[in-house]
Amino acid sequence: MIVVHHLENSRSQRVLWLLEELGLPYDVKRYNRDPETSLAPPELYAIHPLGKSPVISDGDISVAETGAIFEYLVDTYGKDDRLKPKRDTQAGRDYTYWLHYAEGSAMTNLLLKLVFSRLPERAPALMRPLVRRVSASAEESFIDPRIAEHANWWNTALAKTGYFVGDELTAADIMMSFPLEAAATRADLSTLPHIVAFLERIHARPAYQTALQKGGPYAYA
Ligand SMILES: N[C@@H](CCC(=O)N[C@@H](CS)C(=O)NCC(=O)O)C(=O)O
Repeated sequence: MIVVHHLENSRSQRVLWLLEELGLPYDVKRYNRDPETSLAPPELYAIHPLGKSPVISDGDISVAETGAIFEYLVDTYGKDDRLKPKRDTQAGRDYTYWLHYAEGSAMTNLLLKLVFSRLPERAPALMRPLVRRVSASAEESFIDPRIAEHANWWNTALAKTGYFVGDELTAADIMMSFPLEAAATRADLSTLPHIVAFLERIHARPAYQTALQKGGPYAYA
């Protein structure tokens, strides 16, 4: 049985959604975030040296890092090329690109945004006004323009079919769902109609909704 080491309210939600789309049975081992710091609990260090989620185990096999987990699950259990295009095609290369881009590039700017936006509240009271100015300047001059640039790229990529690759859902869309959902909470995406439509489309999928019930409340931290 596949076990997902799932941190509440986190990007490991995507693994549950992928498993639902693949129709595979699995168990969820839930971990709660520290209410003060939002960090993962120390128990996750017993699962992997970096103490992050997601990690899955499948019998004796253990896989960490969402993209690697996706490749393992789709390659091992995706019957009839479900959720992935054939490898040696342009669609196959696009699929690999989006699968890796989601964590490798898209999340970097969103993580910077999260860190800088939380800096002022964590600074000592006397330094807070200064830290607030430095954070705002970093966000305005560097982070927000990068997020806008990437969001425009997602919108353009989705314009043709509504999916990142081909004309039906692939695991690359599930990987990309987290940056899009996180960006929607940290930036105004309302002028990018293909992103808005993509989010509505995925939220309506029964597998997405079942995964949400199993994973618990989700606010794209
Ligand atoms: N690129 C990694 C990121 C892993 C990661 O940062 N996971 C977050 C969940 S959103 C985590 O465990 N955060 C808790 C912490 O840093 O203590 C992946 O996609 O697996």
